Amino acid sequence: MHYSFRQLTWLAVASGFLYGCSQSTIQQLSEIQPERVANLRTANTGTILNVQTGKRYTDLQTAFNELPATFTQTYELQLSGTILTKSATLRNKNMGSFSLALRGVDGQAILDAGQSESAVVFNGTSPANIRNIILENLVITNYSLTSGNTAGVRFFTVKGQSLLKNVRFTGGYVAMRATVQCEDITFEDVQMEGIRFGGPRLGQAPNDVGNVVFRRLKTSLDQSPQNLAGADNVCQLKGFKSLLIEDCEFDGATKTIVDLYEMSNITIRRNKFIRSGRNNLYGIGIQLLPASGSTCRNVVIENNLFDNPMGTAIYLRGADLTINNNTFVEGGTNRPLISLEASSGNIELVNNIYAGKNNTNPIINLYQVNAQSFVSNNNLYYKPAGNNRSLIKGANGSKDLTGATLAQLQSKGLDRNGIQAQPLFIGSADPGRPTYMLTAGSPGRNAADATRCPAVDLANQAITTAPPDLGAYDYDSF
Ligand SMILES: [Ca+2]
Repeated sequence: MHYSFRQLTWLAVASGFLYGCSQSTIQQLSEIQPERVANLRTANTGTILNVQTGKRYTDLQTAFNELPATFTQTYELQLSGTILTKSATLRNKNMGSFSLALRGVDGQAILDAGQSESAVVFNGTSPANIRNIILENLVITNYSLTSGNTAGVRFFTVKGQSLLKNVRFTGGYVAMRATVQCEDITFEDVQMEGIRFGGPRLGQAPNDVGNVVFRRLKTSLDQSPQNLAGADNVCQLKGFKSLLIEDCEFDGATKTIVDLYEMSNITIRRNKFIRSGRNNLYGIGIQLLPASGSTCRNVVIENNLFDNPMGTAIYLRGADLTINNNTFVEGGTNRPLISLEASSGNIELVNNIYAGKNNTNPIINLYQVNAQSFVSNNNLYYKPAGNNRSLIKGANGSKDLTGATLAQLQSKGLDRNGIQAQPLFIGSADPGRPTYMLTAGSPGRNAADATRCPAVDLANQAITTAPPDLGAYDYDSF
C-alpha cells in the first residue's frame, strides 16, 4: 500500500486518536518542538516484537538497548504500525557473524523521525561490530529537512552484507547516508520520494564502502518551486569496491542523477534516467570522476534509456569504458550528449541510438582521450536537417576522429555499420509497447551487433530473436 506524505500525516493523526494519549506518549510529545504537538504527529502507536525473546516494545531505542552486548544468535524485530523514532541508535554491540532485521509485518511499518535527525542510526565505530543489518517492509519518514549529514537511515562502519528491501523514504533531506568503512549494501525495491538534497549519499573517502547494489530503486523529485531552483544530485556515491545499478527508474533531478567518485567496477544497466539536469544544464545523467592522479576502471553502461536529459547524459573520466545498447533522446540541451575526458584503456560505443535535437555542440565529445582501442560501431545518429553539429568531435591520442556526417566517421574507421537517420520510435502509436522502442519499420531494427547485446533488454525481455535492434529495447523479443 502506498501513502503520500500528506496521507502519512493523516494516518499519524488518526492513529493518535484511535490509541489515545498514554502517559508515555505525552512524555514523548514534550520532547518535540511545540508546533509539532499540535499535529499529534508524534504518537507512538506501533509495536515492536523481538522474535527471539518474545518481548514487546513501543520504543525502538529501548528494543535496541535490550539486545545483548554480544550476539550469540541472529535477532529479528518485527514492527507494526507507526513508531516514533528520534534517531534510535544501535551501537556498542558485538554482533559476531550474526544479523539484525527490522521487518515490517502487517505491510510496511512506519518509522517516523519526528523531524529530528535520522530515523535510525547504526554505529559500528570500533570497538563495536555492527554488521548484516536488514531493513525490510518499512516507510522511513519525517527525518531531517535541513541537515545533509544526517539521513533517514544512517550507517557508520556497518560491516558484512546489509539489505534494504521494500523500503520507502519520504519527507526528508537525505534518504540514506553510509560512511566510515562500511561494507556491502544492497537496495531492492526501494523508493526515495520527494528528492531535495539527495537520495543515497554513500561514502566520502577512498575505499569507504564495499560492494553496492541498487536494484529497482525508484526516485522522484520534489516538484515544489523552491526545490526546483536549488536541489542537488540524486545519488552521490564515492569510494566503493564495486557498484551495480540495474532496473532502476530515476525520475527527475534538478542536477545530476548518478554522481560517482573514485570507484571502479561499475555496471549500470536497464535503467531509465528521466529529465536529468532539469533546472541546471550542468546536471548530468551519469557522472564519474576519479581521484586526482588515479583512474576509475571497468565501467559498463548498457541498455539504459536517457529520456530527455537537459544537460550531458554521460560524462566519464576513466578507463575501459563500455557504452552499448543505450537509447539517448536529447532534451534540448546545449551540452554534448556524451563526454569522455582523460580516458584510457579500451573504449567501446556500440549499438546505441543517439536522437539529437537542436544542439550545436557535438553528440559525442572527446577531450584528452588516449585509449588503447577506440571502437564506435553499429550506432544510429540523428540530428535535424541542416544542423552542422559534429556526431563525434575530438581525437584519440593524435588521431582526429571528428565527423559531422556518417561518411566522415566512416572515413576515420568508425561506425562502418552505423546509420544516420531518424530512429522512428513507437511513441504513442502502440500503447502496449514502450515509447522509445523502435517501430517495425525503423532503420535501427535488426541492426545491432549481436555479439555486443546483453541477454535481456530494458523491457526485461530475453533477446531471443536475432538479429537484435539498436538501443535499449528489442522489438521482436517483446
Ligand atoms: Ca530484431
